[in-house]
Amino acid sequence: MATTPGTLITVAPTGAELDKADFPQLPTTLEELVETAQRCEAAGAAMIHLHIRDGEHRPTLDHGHLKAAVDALREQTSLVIQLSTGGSVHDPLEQRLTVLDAEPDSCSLTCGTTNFGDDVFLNPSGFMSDLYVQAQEREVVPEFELFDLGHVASLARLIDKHGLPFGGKVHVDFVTGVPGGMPGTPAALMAGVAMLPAEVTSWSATGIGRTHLPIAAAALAAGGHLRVGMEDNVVFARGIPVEHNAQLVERAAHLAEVMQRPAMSTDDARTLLAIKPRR
Ligand code: KMH
Ligand code: ZN
Repeated sequence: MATTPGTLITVAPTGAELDKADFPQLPTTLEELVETAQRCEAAGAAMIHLHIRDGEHRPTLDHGHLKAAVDALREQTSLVIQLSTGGSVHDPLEQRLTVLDAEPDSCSLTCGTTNFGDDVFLNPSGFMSDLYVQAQEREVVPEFELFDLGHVASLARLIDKHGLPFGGKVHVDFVTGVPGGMPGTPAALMAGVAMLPAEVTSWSATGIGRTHLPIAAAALAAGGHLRVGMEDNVVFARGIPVEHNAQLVERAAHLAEVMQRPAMSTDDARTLLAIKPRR
């Protein structure tokens, strides 16, 4: 895997799990998402991982909502736009495939079923293959989400079966610290990195909750990229809630700077991930 001088910072601002009533600062409306994206881009983010909410702030995979968000962010930021195909644990598999209709630059593709707290996040192999092939056909670059070490092996099987994704790059993101998945520890992360298939060209990591910061530091030290955001962590420091996603991006960019791998530009992120020009 080639080493990159800069750090790709992805912001995951919303997710599908948090309730707006409990976290009024969670960006859920289109206006809030655009404002968040702009501030996060200015703070050093180059990609946004998006979950969309409806008028009641509930997670939705409705095409109109997704397309409106993709269009608005494409017009008002230069971020790489990644739509979640994971949705919420309640979304049907068929509907999760329709996310590609909104023509994002990138889509998430989780490499296996995982326990997700008290729920199950379903990703059977037929679904993963369908999504993989449809993303190839639509020229959307997948980001492979790895919640567990078994997901690394499943990724290798997907590549063997279907060839390389659109663009020829393979970018993965370790989502650590989900109750039911791999723990958010540097040791678990390094075990996953050691197992990555040779086709992988870049990797990033995030840690849920209190694992957010140690995983970011471990990823930076090991040559990885970073994902931060309220989808993964709403506590900035002990007793201090995150008030805006940009705080997490600013801290990640500062860490990356100190490690002499400063936040990369959106253009460099497009090159790193081999994103199709759509603007
Ligand atoms: N909301 C989780 C069940 C993804 O975005 O692809 C799944 C998730 C992964 O967040
Ligand atoms: Zn997500």
